[in-house]
Amino acid sequence: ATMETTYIMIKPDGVQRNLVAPILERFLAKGYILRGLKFMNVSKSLAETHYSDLSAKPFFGALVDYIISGPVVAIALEGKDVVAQARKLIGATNPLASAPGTIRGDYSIEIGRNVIHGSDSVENATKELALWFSEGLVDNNPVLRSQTFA
Ligand code: DAT
Ligand code: MG
Repeated sequence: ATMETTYIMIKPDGVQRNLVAPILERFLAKGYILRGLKFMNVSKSLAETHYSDLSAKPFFGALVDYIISGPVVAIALEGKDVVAQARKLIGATNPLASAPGTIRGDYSIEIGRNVIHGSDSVENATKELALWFSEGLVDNNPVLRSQTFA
């Protein structure tokens, strides 16, 4: 497995329900390296671009309204195979199908309020990081990292 960076986002319901700290704790305790972190409101055009692959779906309008309903926490995480591994920690899209122990399995019930986003492929992670962190990522302690993972 190669070192990758993924885009994670705590959605507005996760923020409002005070789940920012417990969710971030899971990824950082696992050992992923924080490369970006910001608390922000989302414009409609940013939400529409992020979910552009879903623009033909009947739930697209409701999905965009949900993402712009309150601030989100945008997160960039680096680690070995982190794109796929973070999706495992997050759990299935529909919380009714998410295993207990996953973030969605533990913290949500409704597909339309599933608390968190994670990139689904390395290609989409690259696109999403460019969209949400156009200013670039933070160069986080490469000396410690190489000592830890060499
Ligand atoms: P994921 O977020 O697991 O990558 P996705 O990319 O297929 O899932 O869809 C993006 C979001 O859209 C998802 O987190 C919740 C919402 N969504 C997906 N399918 C839905 C559906 N059938 N009804 C309502 N919302 C849906
Ligand atoms: Mg997706």
